[in-house]
Amino acid sequence: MSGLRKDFLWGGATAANQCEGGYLSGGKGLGTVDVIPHGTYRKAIMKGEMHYKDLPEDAYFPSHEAIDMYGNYKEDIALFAEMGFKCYRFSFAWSRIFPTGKELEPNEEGLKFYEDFINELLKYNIEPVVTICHFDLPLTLVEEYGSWRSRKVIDAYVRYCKAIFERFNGKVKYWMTFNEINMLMHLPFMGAGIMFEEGDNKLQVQYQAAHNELVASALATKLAHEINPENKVGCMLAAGDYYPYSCKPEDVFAALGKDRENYFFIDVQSRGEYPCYAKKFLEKNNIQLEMGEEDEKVLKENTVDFIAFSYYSSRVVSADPTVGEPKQGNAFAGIKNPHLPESEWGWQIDPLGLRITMNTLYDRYQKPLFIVENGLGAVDTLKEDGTIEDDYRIAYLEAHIKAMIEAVEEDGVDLLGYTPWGCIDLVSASTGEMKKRYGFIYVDKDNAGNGTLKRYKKKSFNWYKNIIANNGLK
Ligand code: BGP
Repeated sequence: MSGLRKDFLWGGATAANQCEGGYLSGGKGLGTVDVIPHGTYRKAIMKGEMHYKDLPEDAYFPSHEAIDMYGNYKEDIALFAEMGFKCYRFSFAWSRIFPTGKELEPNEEGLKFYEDFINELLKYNIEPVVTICHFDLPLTLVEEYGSWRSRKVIDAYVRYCKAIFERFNGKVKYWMTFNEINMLMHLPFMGAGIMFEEGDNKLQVQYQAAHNELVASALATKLAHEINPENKVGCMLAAGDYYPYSCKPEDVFAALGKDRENYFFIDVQSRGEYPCYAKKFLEKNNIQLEMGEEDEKVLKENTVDFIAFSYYSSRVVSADPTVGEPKQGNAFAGIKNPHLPESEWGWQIDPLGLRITMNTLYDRYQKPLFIVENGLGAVDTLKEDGTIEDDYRIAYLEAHIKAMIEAVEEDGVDLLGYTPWGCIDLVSASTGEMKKRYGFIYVDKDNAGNGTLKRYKKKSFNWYKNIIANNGLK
């Protein structure tokens, strides 16, 4: 038995656009992710540097069918229950509930879908943990308002939150306002529906969008608490501390600066105000934020209850741009850490980095943490006999769980739960591929969209089941 809480929330995590499919079913409108293609143009679209209207006609959009959890959720939830999940983190597709985002009343069919979904989880005593917006907003809000550039999207978001908080009152307690809110700075269209126009001062656009999201997040937190004081609302950060490339003070200072680019978001969400370094940064870069009269008060009075984060790897930075080998891989540019191995997609593997990040976050905020994403994207082989031997995934997760438990037992970090990413194989966010798999459950589908969608248990399925049963490593 580990020193984790008795009610520790072991589970798994997914997001609507990466697994649901049914992209126009039940009255759903188009979401931003529905126009992000697989293949050549994906990066440019995700960065907001190319318009999706300029895509070739034969572009393939993986979110349209994904793994059809929309049609298969009962089977999938039964498998999660078989593993012993205590919770399941998933997101609502905003455009399923408000197809254009502009409606004053929600789409009943969309709400009903999630109600049935949540009831199915509750049937197995699985606690639903909901991300309100996971890289996905109604496309109409982009086309008509320029997405989070506009304060009108704050109103649309609050309307959406009111509808879901009221409908799922008493059934859903854990909410996260935005998935990886800092992704806005790296992949602005994927993260927040931001498309750049000619002449845009990019930083100005991004920080205004960030401000609007932060206000929306605080208003949602306020509403959630008013509707039910038992509600717990979290922020969600793509985390992973920056290491200085060397012990040169310049490198250490550069790492501090890079960390602040990310922590800025949750500093505001957790402490309720812009940190001094952010105010100076805005000033220096001549960024003028359009603020509402009440914004500062709203931010101050409505801070989050817990800090959720994803952790895949640490990052490295040097003050000298000519030093080190550039790192391939995820959205967070950086240089290669020569001391770490890496995945097939170039994501470096650093379990101790998880413990370090947990300590940084807990020292900084003293609020409970929730690890809502962690995992290894890898190529799996389905054998003739229907088995998948994913020992590499078990090794990755085991090392990270060990580090996580050490942070709790030896450092005293307060941790609510752990939901490894992509507990069932799904579409990769960065590449749009199916072959980059994270799951305990294999889904028969390939990058081009072919496959039976049949589900198979991997070796890691029973391994994780045991971890949950033991409340940690034996
Ligand atoms: C995070 C996202 C997820 C997820 C994960 C893995 O950034 O919140 O949506 O996809 O990364 O990334 P990828 O799918 O690119 O391997």
